Amino acid sequence: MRSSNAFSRYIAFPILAALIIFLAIPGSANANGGLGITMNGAVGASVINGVNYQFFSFRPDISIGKFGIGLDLSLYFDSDGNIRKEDWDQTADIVEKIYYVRWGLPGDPFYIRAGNLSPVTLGYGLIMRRYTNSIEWPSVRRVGMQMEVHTGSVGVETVIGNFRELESPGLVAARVTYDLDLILPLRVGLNAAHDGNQYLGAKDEDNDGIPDRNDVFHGKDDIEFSRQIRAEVGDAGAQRLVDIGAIPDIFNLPPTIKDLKDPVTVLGLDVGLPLIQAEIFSLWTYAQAAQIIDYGMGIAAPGLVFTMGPFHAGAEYRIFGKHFRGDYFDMSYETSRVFWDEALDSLRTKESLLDSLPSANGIWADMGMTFFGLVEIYGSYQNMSYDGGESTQGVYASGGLKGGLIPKITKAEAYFQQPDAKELFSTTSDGTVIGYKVGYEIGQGVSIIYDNKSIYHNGKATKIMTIETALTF
Ligand SMILES: [Ca+2]
Ligand SMILES: [Ca+2]
Ligand SMILES: [Ca+2]
Repeated sequence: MRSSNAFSRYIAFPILAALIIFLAIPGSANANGGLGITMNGAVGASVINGVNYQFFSFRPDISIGKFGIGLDLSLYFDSDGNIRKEDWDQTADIVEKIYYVRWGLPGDPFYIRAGNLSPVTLGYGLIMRRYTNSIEWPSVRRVGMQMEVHTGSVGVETVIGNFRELESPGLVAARVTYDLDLILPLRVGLNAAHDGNQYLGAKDEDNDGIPDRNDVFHGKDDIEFSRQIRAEVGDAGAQRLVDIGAIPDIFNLPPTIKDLKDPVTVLGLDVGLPLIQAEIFSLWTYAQAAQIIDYGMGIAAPGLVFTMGPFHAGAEYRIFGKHFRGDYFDMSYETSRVFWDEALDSLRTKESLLDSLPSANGIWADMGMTFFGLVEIYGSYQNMSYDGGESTQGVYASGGLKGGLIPKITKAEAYFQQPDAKELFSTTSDGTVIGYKVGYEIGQGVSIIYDNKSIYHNGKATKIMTIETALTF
């Protein structure tokens, strides 16, 4: 850790500074044609779970033809003026300054995006729906990847949640489609999503591998520090200190995130059939099924998707066996894959909640629309009745407005997710996410942006609030 510390302090920052200047110079010299450059800077304050930070950030965004890159170089300071060092203390932190890098656009023969992922849905969504790796941004930054390749009758999509977790791996997913021309023109899809270790979602502020809630020496490397104590006072001496309660039991340290390793895998299959494929609209019917390994199976059939220009709508009937959850990898997945269970007084995985899920059936429907790239709205609704009579509803809604439509409003976005609630909107059930962002122009190239989000778990909210003055130059 020491060496990477020095690396970031003495080497990485100058490299980044040089990179920005290098990227900025050709832009200012030749800012037309296929080249688009925006330079944004911001100063502001962020409240991340009750802790105040001041920040300065510099956010260049460059696009050249199909290529685009955006960086976010922020310095966060706490109220004592200390830099938030977890942003800069590891070599991997450098990579996290990349907001995104992309080539092409979704639906192109080749599309790739790394960095912050905008909501990703795999196929018809029974396994992964509107997953994002940036739900806690900017307090937690993850650099992931989404890729699409379409060639002839074959299509491939892959998703990586976080490159930092690639070793285990963390969340990875893939979809392969094949267009068959039998009696009917079918599109068959195979889907797989795998989280190699759900415990990677546990917070570990001091990076010693032991989750915060179990950590015995906060801010220190538990394993290294225990070794030091034993070297200093000897094993017998250390044992005496443990016995009298002067130090925690350093001979039986809590398990690390690696020790706790617990994967979850969901596999799926779908078949789609175009009923109408006209110039201005299309109607597809589909059926999809998924199996959570070691748990239950779910089917959605029949399903219908209608698209007409920028409008689309869909609906499906869902039949879930027991121990199955649809849209398992959803918007709040990164915060729900592992959580602290107060009653059990231990960390628990999202997977373990499947144990108590009865079978269920019901409907799911969605609708979305964009107007000239300026307004975007999307909503989905689910109503399931469980074996035993209980019924729950789920909703996802989002809306966005780009600048230029309403005077002075440079942007407006809002989203709401409540995956599974007995009563919609009234309670803040697990996985509920509420967020909004509004930008107001106060002068030429200067706007105030207010960004607020709450992510609910165990009835408690993780709140991330940012207010900034953003400059475009
Ligand atoms: Ca720790
Ligand atoms: Ca520790
Ligand atoms: Ca498992």
